[in-house]
Amino acid sequence: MYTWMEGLVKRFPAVATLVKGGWSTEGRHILGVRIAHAADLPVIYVEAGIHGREWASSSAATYILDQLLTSADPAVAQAARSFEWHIFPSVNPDAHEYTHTTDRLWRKSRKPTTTLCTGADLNRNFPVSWGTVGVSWDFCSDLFPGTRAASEVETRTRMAYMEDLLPRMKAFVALHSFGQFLLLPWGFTPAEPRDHQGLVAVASKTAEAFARPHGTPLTIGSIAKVLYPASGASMDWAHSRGVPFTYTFELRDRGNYGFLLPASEILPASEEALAGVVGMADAVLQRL
Ligand code: 0X9
Ligand code: ZN
Repeated sequence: MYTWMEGLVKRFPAVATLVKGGWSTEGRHILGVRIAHAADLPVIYVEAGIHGREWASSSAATYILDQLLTSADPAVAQAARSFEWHIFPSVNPDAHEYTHTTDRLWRKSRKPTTTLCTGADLNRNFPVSWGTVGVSWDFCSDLFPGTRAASEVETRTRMAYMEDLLPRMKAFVALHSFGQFLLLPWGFTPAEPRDHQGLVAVASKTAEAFARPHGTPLTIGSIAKVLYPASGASMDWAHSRGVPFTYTFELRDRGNYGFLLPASEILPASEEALAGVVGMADAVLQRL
């Protein structure tokens, strides 16, 4: 994936740059591509693969990257030109590797703990109501949030990267699988954020666009309400730091194949993810 990204930026040197959005416990870069057609554009940050086993999210992120640089579709080209994109297909690269070599269903980071169990759930590790709900203090649980807020180097280095972009960051997108949800803040409380109406309005446009290529429906709602309470998520952190439009996509499917999405569904799942993100970007643009 990283080799492909290196090739991609070489093909589009005027607008695409390889960026280092952080690093991992095992010393891998969290590599991304920045797309900028002009200076000082509003920023959209896209992350995928925070949970190692959610391969469909990483595929979708690479597809989005590719299409933002190559598509002749005017809606895609317009989205590409209107924002500065920072796209990270694998924000938990140690787990990405581990799911390819050792355990296909690994979710957490790969940092050793004081027990025999490894890793923390990076989507429970951000300093936003950290450790309050939807976590487990069992080191072996998939929902172990780490020993403290931002205990994982992936979290700390990504926060530092995002910090500089926050003043210009208008949207934050977390790609996950699976379930076909479009989740809004918050995860740690059922209370609605201040701009709930605006978030829902953009979410409706996003879901509408997402359904256009293949008719795949998304259920819209706050994580706490439609899924389950969850604290310390990256999206909630971004929203708590003032990013107005923050969304978590749970891509295909609804549980038939789950994380083990068949290869034949990679492209359609990516096409609808692109359509959704482009629809979201357009709706955000109209509200800036
Ligand atoms: O539990 C999660 O982290 C996400 N679901 S998943 O099945 N992909 O693990 C839900 C995202 C929760 N997001 C927020 N709490 N903001
Ligand atoms: Zn996930």
